[in-house]
Amino acid sequence: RTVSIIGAPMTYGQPYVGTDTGPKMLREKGLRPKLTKLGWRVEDMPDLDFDPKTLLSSDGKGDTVVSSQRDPPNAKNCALVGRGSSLLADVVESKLRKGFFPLIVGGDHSIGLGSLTGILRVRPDTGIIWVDAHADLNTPHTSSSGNFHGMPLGLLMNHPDNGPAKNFDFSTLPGFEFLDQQGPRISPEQLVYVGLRDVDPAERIWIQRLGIKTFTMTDIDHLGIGRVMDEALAHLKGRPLHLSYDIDSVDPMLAPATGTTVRGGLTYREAHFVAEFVAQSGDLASAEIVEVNPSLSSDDGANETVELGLQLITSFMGKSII
Ligand code: DIR
Ligand code: MN
Ligand code: MN
Ligand code: MN
Repeated sequence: RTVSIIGAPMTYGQPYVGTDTGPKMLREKGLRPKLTKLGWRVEDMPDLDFDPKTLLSSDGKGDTVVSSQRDPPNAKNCALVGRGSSLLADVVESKLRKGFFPLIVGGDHSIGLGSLTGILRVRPDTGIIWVDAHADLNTPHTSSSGNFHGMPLGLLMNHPDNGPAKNFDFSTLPGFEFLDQQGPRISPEQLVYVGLRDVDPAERIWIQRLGIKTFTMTDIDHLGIGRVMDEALAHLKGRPLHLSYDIDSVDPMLAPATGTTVRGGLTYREAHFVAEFVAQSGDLASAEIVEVNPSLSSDDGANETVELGLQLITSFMGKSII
């Protein structure tokens, strides 16, 4: 099979520069040869161009100029995130239609908006494993930070009990025109969280109301990562899987180079077990790794974090111990 490495150097979904260097760092440390060694054919394209000038000047089809001047309330860098997501969605969709395995390398977690949209256009029943310290279930209505990396799932969520009218209205967000009312949405039952430990009040309410299958760090302490992953995959049984791996799910002692560290995260083996177990299911159809920011730590911390990211990728792309 062929894996297509899609570099998505997005930083506008969170406040720090440096997240855009994630794809470059992972490539420099040997992403491509490691995938080849695992038996994959590799297509590696240049990173997506998320330069503000490119993103704001045209929609790639030569029309519509979007202004970045005024962001709506609690929607920082709205047009940049929206336009970048739209580009990414189109690329992911086209790679899937060609039968490739999209490996999306971030970039901050707002890229989930684009990768999930592209994936759901092709396979609307995809099961999503969201490995993260955070729930990323905010919208501009609930976010206290205004950062889109905390919103990809909140914006795409289908709210079945409330009817379609209560789904997020994208006409209020310049740059998000591609996510019109017809656009693909996530149903709560196709999502599983692993590793949560920093959840905002509104997110907690939505997790409960929507009944999202959630394994917090407390659950991992209690059940062990083996049983957690058994139950997580049982919940998504029969679906093609997308793994969205936020490096901040891992304990900050092992992955310090990321924007929003939270103590008490996954251990080295727990982090790898998640990746290995998903790979062994044979159902993994796409994956992304996000929030590696080498500039947010010492050189040693940056190297360790990039190295860990690379090891996790090789694990979910099929490296097994025996
Ligand atoms: C927080 C932090 N819940 C927010 N989210 C982060 O800004 O919405 N997500 N760091 O990765
Ligand atoms: Mn995240
Ligand atoms: Mn996170
Ligand atoms: Mn994040």
